[in-house]
Amino acid sequence: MAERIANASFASKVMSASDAAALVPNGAVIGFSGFTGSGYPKEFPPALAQRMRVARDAGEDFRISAYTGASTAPELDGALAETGGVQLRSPYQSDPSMRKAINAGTTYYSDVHLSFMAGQVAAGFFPKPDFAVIEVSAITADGELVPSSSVGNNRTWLELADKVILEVNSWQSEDLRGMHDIYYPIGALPPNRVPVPITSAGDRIGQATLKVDPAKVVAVIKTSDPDRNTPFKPIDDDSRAIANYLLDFLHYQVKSGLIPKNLLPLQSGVGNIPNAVLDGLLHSDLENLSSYTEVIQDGMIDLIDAGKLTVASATAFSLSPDYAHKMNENAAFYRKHIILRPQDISNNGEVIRRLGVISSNGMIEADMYGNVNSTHVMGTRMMNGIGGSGDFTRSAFISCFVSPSTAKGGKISAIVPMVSHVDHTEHDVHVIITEQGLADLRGLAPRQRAKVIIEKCVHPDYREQLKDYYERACATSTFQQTPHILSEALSWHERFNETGSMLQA
Ligand code: 0RQ
Repeated sequence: MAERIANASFASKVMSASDAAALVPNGAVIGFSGFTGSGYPKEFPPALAQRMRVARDAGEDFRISAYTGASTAPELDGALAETGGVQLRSPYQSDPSMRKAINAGTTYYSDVHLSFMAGQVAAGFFPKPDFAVIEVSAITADGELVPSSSVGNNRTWLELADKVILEVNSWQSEDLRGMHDIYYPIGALPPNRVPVPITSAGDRIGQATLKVDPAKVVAVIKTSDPDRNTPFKPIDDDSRAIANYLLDFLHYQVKSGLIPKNLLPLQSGVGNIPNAVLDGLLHSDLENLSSYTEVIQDGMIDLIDAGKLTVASATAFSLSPDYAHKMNENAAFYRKHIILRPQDISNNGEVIRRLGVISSNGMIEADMYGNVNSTHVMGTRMMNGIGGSGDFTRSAFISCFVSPSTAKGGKISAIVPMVSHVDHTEHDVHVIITEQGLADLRGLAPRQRAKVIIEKCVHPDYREQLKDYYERACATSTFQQTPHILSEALSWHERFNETGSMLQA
């Protein structure tokens, strides 16, 4: 794959992953590429994990801090977490071993909105990365980098790190070249910021390649390993029901003249429900759709193939193996419809607000007033992280949250008196949808919201229980803006911890 490294100076730095890992000292802060299982370095992290393991087995301390774009894969988050040597992890993860290390308290996890991470590291809120370890699909003759299947925070890590290690991955399609839009310069600090000049989801405002100072490149590793892609589960009844409520709601917004016939740019999280929504769009009469979102999923590829989705802006792919294969075969076609941007641009609040994005994200739980917990199970156990949900929710024209009304076989209600952790406040949450129904909370005050949420979203097994709590809170609370019985507000969570179910006996 000589042609993938078209620059002689970079080619002269090719070495093995373990030789590259040997360059990293104890205490290093590393900015990795990688976003939702795509575009992460595949060979270097396991080699580094091996180095850490050997050092730690010999009684030496060897810890590193790891920044990424978002979640990665077992080869990165899993391998590093299993050494027990990750000091700090940020911003988003979803790996079982990393989650375990975070919840055991051996790894600090700073859970930052994805669009903010690069700027906060540049500003010095976090330690600056010593190393950037970045997967690319090619290095051009003039030493620029063709990104691979995610952009994430790569341009910022490349700019801020003292040393750079590149993985050139020949599994990635060469035709990805031209799909990316890398906006330079990297975000200036206040008071020198300027508007991000995107006024339509399909605008290109940057260049196709990433820049790197060749003097900083200390190693180049050749790989041909595939991204970690997980197949989607077949769409289940609850997801289908939730998707139908959302699509009916969108049709009604069109009919009432609030939004155009081709909707507004859509953002959707990943998973079974968003997949069902995309499938619903595919089978609807809607056309000329656009998407300003975080990741490109299978359903968007189907919509592009059907000619219904004109353009999709994101920062990464999150494709099943079949669709990743399709992308690799047809990237020259898809790059006419897909733009991959740095995550501070794909998730940029200023742009999201200007475009009027309609957002839709999953949640762990919501409370009867519309506060949403996306991250913590029973208030203390980290699940994944806030990801881009806050970037989109706060700035969306219409923000939606979707979830089955219960979890763990009905033992947990997704609608509770008070959320055990707040990621999205009642001020930001416009619509909540479960398989039971849709609560349109726009313009409502807390007590009005509670009535709609209890009526539309709560599972019948929990409806009377929540209604009873709400009525007693209204009857006994001195202040009536947001009535609660504080001694009871988290009793459903306590009951689950004690008995294994939130249901009252
Ligand atoms: O547990 O994995 O043990 O089966 O959480 O739940 O219902 O499969 O839903 O995959 O959409 O995940 C909030 C975690 C939902 C996700 C969250 C348990 C449930 C199951 C997964 P198991 P589901 P999802 C931009 C947006 C934050 C990031 C984000 C998330 C597991 O959506 O990480 O929004 N969001 N990014 O059993 C205890 C509850 C529970 C619960 C669910 N109330 N209590 N466990 N679970 N509800 C992203 C992009 O644009 C890419």
